[in-house]
Amino acid sequence: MIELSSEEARVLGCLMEKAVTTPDNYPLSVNALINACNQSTNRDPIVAYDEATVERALDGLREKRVSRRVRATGQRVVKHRHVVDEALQLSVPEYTVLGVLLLRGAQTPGELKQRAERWHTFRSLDDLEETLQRLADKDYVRQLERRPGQKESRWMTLIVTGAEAAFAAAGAPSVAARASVATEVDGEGSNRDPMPAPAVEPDTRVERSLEVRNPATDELIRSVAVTDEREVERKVERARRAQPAWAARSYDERATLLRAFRDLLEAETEECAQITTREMGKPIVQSRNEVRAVLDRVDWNVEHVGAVIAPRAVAAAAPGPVEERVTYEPVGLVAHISAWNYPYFVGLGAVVPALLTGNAVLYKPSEHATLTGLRIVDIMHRAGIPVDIVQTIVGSGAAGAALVSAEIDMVCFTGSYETGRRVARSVADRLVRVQLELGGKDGAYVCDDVDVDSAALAVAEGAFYNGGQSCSAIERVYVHDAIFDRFVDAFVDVVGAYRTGDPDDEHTDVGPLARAAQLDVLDAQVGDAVAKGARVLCGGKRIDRPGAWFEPTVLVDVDPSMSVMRDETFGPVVGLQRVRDDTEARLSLDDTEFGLGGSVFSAERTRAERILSRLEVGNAYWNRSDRSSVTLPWSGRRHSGMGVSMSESGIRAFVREKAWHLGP
Ligand code: TXE
Repeated sequence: MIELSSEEARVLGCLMEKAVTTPDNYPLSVNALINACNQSTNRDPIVAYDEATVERALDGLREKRVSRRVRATGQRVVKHRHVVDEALQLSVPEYTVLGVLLLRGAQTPGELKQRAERWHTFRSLDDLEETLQRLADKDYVRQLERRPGQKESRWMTLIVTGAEAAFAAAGAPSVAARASVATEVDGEGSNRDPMPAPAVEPDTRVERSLEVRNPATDELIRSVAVTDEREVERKVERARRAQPAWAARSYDERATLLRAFRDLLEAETEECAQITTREMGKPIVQSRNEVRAVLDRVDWNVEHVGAVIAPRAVAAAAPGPVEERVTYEPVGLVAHISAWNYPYFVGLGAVVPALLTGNAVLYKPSEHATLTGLRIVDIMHRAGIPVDIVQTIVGSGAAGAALVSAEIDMVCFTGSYETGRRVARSVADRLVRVQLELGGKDGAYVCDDVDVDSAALAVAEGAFYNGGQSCSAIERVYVHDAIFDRFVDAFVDVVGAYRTGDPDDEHTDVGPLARAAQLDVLDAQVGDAVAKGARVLCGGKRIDRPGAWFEPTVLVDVDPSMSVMRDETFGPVVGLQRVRDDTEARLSLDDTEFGLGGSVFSAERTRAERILSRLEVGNAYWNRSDRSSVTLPWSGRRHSGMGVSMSESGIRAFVREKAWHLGP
């Protein structure tokens, strides 16, 4: 049970605030805490604590297991961090409301929403009031009687001793100021105390905060505190404790919560699309399309996972006394390291089936889609999925590396070939299950029997949708000699008409690149191609404006020696190569280290199937490209990865079979 003195409340509130608003200067020394406590802004009441008061409060917070001491290697100064989100199992919105209440006393929802801005963006007053209600259900806050002449009634926290007196003074029945420290594991009822913390923990923070910038303008949207190695370990411990109870729930219970998540996501489609467009530059219409399409994928999972993992009897090969059965058990803790280009498809493509099959998930969104990932998990918590069952790990490579080296049972990675190999190597010794969805260099062959204009439109769509930032984008185009010139003219007309610009504009076709570093890759690929004899028919260079912009670019006279025809481009640049016949086309399509997808555009299905059936790819496309479907297995070969996601095969990736041999 936590009951804090007013000094402990102030110190804890400061630790919670600084962890979120100034992560670069966190954890805090005693001196920094004294200044934070005595601030004249964002504090009510204003106090003048001395060192002894703050030290005494810190002792109390440690006894109550809501703060810890840390020391960076080689440093003398001991600093202080809180662990209140773990101790009270708080979601981000709950953490925010409690922190602001600790710092400024009783407030109305309107005041809380405005003052919480730097901590967390509440979608609406209703959203904030739902959070208050969840906190009230846990006895962490209480609503006060409305004061005469006041429109809104105020809320106050109950984890501060003396709250009753203040509460009674406000004319409401007194209540026990109680807040249960969550040593109760969700649903299990066991009261195992977490391991006692060492007196002073190592402070392993490498990257302290992540700057989220808008790639269209390079403006800072906000900085987010990074999850450091110690926090990763603690989140993994929390997940480990909570996962058995989650797996023990019936499938219907888990499915009901995921359905609730899906309905909330649908209700918040526009806000979610806006978040993604702002932080990774996807044109707003494409962001909306992705959110809407992912709802169907969640529905399909909710409807099908139960049947796929239901226990089943097996007809023995030979008649005999032994009854044979198969059951399916979750792997346990799934670490999902995600990519940014389709944050809902990629993120939910792993997290949803992992949760439905009874796993706990530690989800690290890409550093280029952090706010999207945080919103997804926030919605999951608001839908009732326990906070310890799906947790976000914020950060880039270091956070990802900390996660894969933690005690997890499976890594579900989506990203580049290089990083995927590193991840696989880092877990290989522990035989941790790995699923890798890696890069691509998909080729398309345009046969001489197509309608040139519609083929040009379809191929351009496959190459430039999402700015070409798709693992299964068309990145190499082979065109039959007989129509090459006509196709090139039609293709350049389509690409030349693309509107490149503000991703918030509904007429924009091509937005900025999500990663500024990719500009160097595109410059190098175009430069290398031109140096080797390629011609630029349109685009070919950066656009001089704030943010990360590159002109939609079409190259001809390309050949396999050029980087643009071999290495992943992942941007709005594509080369068109002339081929004599289907055989040369097929050999060219297969002349790659990748193996994600391949397209053939032809009026004749059998002609396309003949070529596609001989390609080393996981996805075969006739007259289309760059498409995934939740009912079809998504897989890559060679440098495009290993393992399968989506379809029933993808569901089974998250469970382990148990064979039953039941003899009389
Ligand atoms: O990849 P990165 P990006 C591929 C796409 C392209 C890449 C683009 O083809 O190659 O993804 O995404 C984390 N240990 N796909 O640039 O840099 C990092 O923080 C652990 C294929 O983001 O490899 C991020 O979260 N993690 C896919 C993630 O790895 C580490 C669909 C990927 O980062 C780490 C979409 C480390 N050492 C994109 N270093 C498909 N095939 O479906 C970084 N990370």
